[in-house]
Amino acid sequence: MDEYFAPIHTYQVCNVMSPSQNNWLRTGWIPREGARRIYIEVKFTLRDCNSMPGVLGTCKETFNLYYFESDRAVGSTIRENQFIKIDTIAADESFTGVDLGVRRLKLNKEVRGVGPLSRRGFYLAFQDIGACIALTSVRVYYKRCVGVSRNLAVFTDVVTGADSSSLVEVRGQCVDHAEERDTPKMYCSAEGEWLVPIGRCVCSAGFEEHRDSCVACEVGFYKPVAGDGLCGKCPQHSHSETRAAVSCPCDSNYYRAADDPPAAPCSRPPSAPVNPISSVNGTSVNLEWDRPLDTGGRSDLQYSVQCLRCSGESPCEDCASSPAVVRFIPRQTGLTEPWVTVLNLAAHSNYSFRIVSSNAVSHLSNEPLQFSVVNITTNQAAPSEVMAVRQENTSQNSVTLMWHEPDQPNGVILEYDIKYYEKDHEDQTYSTLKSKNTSALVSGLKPGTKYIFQVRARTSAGCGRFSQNVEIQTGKAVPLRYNTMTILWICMGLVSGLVAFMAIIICRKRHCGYSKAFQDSDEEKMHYQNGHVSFPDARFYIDPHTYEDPCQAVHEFAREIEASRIKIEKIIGSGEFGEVCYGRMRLPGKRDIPVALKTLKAGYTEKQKRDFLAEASIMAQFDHPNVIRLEGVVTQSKPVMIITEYMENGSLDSFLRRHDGQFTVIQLVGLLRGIAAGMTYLSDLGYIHRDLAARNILVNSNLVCKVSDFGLSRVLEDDPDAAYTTSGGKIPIRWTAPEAITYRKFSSSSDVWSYGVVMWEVMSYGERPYWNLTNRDVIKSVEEGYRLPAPMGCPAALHTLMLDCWQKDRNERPRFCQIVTVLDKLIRNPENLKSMDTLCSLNSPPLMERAAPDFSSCNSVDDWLDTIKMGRYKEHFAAGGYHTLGHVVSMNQGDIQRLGVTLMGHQKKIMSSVQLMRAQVLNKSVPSVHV
Ligand code: ACK
Repeated sequence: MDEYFAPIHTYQVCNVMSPSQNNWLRTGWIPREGARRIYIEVKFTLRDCNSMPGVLGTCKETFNLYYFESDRAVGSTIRENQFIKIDTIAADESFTGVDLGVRRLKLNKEVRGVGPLSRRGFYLAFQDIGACIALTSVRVYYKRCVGVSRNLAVFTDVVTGADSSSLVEVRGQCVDHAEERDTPKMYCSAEGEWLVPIGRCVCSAGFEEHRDSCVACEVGFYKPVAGDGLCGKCPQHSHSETRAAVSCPCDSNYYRAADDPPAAPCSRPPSAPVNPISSVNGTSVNLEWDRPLDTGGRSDLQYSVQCLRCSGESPCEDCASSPAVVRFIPRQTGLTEPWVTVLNLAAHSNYSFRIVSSNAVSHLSNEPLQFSVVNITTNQAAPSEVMAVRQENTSQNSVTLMWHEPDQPNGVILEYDIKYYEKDHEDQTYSTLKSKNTSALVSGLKPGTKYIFQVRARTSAGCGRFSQNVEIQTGKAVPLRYNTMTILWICMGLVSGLVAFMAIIICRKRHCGYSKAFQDSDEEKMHYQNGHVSFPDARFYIDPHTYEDPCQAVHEFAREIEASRIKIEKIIGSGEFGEVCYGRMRLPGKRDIPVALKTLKAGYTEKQKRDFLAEASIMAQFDHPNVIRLEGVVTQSKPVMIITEYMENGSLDSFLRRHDGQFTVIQLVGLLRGIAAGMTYLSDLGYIHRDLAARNILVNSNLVCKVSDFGLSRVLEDDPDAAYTTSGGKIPIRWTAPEAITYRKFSSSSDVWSYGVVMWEVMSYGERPYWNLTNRDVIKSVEEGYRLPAPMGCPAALHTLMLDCWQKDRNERPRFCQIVTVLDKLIRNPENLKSMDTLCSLNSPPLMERAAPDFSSCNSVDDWLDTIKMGRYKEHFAAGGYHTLGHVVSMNQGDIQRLGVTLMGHQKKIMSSVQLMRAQVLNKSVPSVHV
């Protein structure tokens, strides 16, 4: 019976009484079956020798365990000494006779391992050397690590190593749809345990891990690469139609760029850019636009600009095909910001620009690229630089020069200016010479002297830049024999040289403080005559009243035109002396040109005729692109007429009112720049206008402003804005400087004051200066220091310039040439036009109070809109639910746009008014004056 009282069979021996026992029990042949180390578990019982009297000396309490390896069963042929001893086994438990009484044996269990085994099988043997022993069971086994799956790799069953401390390295195989990351390995210990897992497998693309295996991604999901990640949902605008997708193809009309990761949503080309605007500045244009409404779901939006030049009926052609290279700043393609400046366009030409938007998938789509079109017409511009000036011939006293026409004449070249001076006397003086063609003979030079020559072209739009300096030395003098005639000539030369020198001194004194001797046409005061050299001389305008007979003056300056060459076509207005008409003038060998004709009405007095023609005499002396040009006069037949160039857009004040809010600030500054350039020219000639006002500026079809109205009596009679002063004179009070009103002290500085008022008129689109204040109140408030406030939307820099023009002390006011410089800087750096906060003047701080219209008298939205001359939007505001001013003050520009106010100028006007109102309503921080 075993310990559980189950009957068992045993092998037993108990020859404890007899000495020298050697009893063997051997197993049958046991095949090894791949085991390299075997374990033998022996269960046995052993009787305590002490419990048996009389056995001392012969009784043993151990037995020996042996093995023998063989490739086959050899049975009884093995001799005892061939067995290899595994161990002597003693019992942990032994029993005595008492135990037998309860027939219950105490079993011992001993396990021994042996290895490595190498033969196909083996035998075990037990040697009894005199113990009382019973073998109840012998279990022979080996160990293995049982197959497992770990880290997505399968490790199959493996037999343990040969000895007790060896580990067996086992490589795992990745499960289906998985791939090795690092070779998966584990070690099987001698005890049959898996140890130290190394490396792993990951699910392949299109599969994800689920309970130690890799399962396919469902439809609508994908996994692009092998890895630990799970399947992801297909990105926006893409799909997968089968399981185990590694990518999601794009829906139709959507694309993925080459660089886009599979996880990126599919995208499409952008829509066209919106709200393109252009501002033309001579022969360059700034184009700006807003981002496309649909960017196609991408952020790599880019723009390119196609330039087409269009003329007449022939199809527009690419700008690249024109000889002069059109330049794009910052570049023509690959623009990331929504603007570009295009330079070097031809003057007076039509251009069409396509602003194309694209992104990285545009080329994948069959649809054409989306674009917006901006059409522009360039303005007048001076010609480009004259090239390749060279000497053709040189003698002792003369040099013949030749040069090429400028690349971009920008109009018909009227003449070339040749400027030259002695190289070593650069700072003293220079001379000029004019030539109608591309060569000139410069004579009257000193022998053996180095001269510097420069050439520039002139068109009706003004002068181009001077060419590079060309240095030429005249031939060496042959010694002269001095006779009386020579000495006489030398004396005459010296006298005229002295006269010339004094003229230069006078001329320099009048010159604009900031400039050097060499200036552009506006500042230049050299006297010249076509085709031959002259000495420097200051050139002044000559008052026709200094002539005894002003009619003589008119014929000295202006050309007489035969009435038969004039065709009057329509009346366009009326002047003080008669109708103003539009007509055409035909000159021999030339095409008809449009002209304006000022007529002298029948029944005039001699004085009226004189005054009428005086204007022509004055105008005839002027030659500047920003001063109205006289074509001629008709005095030999009736009606007597003054013929001038025709200005398609009429006078500036009505032109601005017709186009209220339609121009960019840069365009308005362009207009002002032209007027200032014209006034620089006039003031340099010593001409004081006395009635500079927007109504006396004319505008042509290219938006070039020209100063006009040079009559002598007009300030007194002609001008509806002129009023009698206490001193009896008739003066346009709102435009006139205080010293001119009070003391009749007219000067170029008082013209500058008027120019400031013109600036205000321009920036407010033809608003009446000082609104409905009476002339008396205007004089009074100006005297008290009140100055016109910045018009709505007027940049601070411009209002500051106005305030400078309105300095009480006329010496503190800027000169016209300085005004041109300031405006040019603003045009070049338009960001300076963005601020609406008044800056301090550079000259002197404006003492003037800043004032603004007071809206407190406005009772309703309609009242307010009328006040700011935006009454046309009453219905828009009502429809948008803006019924009270309380609603209006909280509006922003977006709200105004949404109401349907599309013109930028109107948006700005309304917005500035809202801001002003807000300031007045909220904190009363803007001082106001009732006007
Ligand atoms: O504002 P307007 O159309 O422009 O009306 C006045 C009108 O004649 C009376 O002076 C127009 N005017 C004057 N001179 C010219 C000109 N040279 N070209 C075109 N219009 C002119 C002015």
